Amino acid sequence: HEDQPISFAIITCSDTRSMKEDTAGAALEALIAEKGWTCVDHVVVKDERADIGAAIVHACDELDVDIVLTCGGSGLSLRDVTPEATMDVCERNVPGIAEAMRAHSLAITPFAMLSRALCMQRGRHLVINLPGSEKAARENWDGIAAALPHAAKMMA
Ligand code: MTE
Ligand code: CU1
Repeated sequence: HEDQPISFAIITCSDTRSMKEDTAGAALEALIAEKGWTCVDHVVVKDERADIGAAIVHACDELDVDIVLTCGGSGLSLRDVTPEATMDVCERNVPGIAEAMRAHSLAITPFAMLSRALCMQRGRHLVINLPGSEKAARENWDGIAAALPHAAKMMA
């Protein structure tokens, strides 16, 4: 049975957003709580590859969360480096999760194809790149949330 609690950390990647302005991160916190899961940390970091990588490493290795959600920085702007930061610190690609996000999202907007989001494992932790707008973050979450308990169970 799959009702074990899952722990999350949210890392919003944005040059311009403060914690208070991070409605996408706040929405993700609420969606996690709605499922009965826990969010143990929520931070905002600049769109800097090294900073994002360090925040992912901290969430995995120090906080020991099951799943790290990044939010933003996965588009085509040259400042968007979240997928690269994810690649820097993770070993294994889990392409199906990113495929599911884009398949679900393409039914809503053609802009979904502009997402470079990755989903990768760092050891027994899963890192998922979500888009940065609140609407887009919610829609992408809707496309993958159902599979997360089984993912966490397999990594345990
Ligand atoms: N997915 C959904 N479901 N809804 C959206 O509105 N926006 C897209 C895409 N995915 C969107 C979406 C857009 S416009 C971009 S640029 C990419 O996500 C990357 O977003 P990011 O740069 O905020 O990470
Ligand atoms: Cu966009």
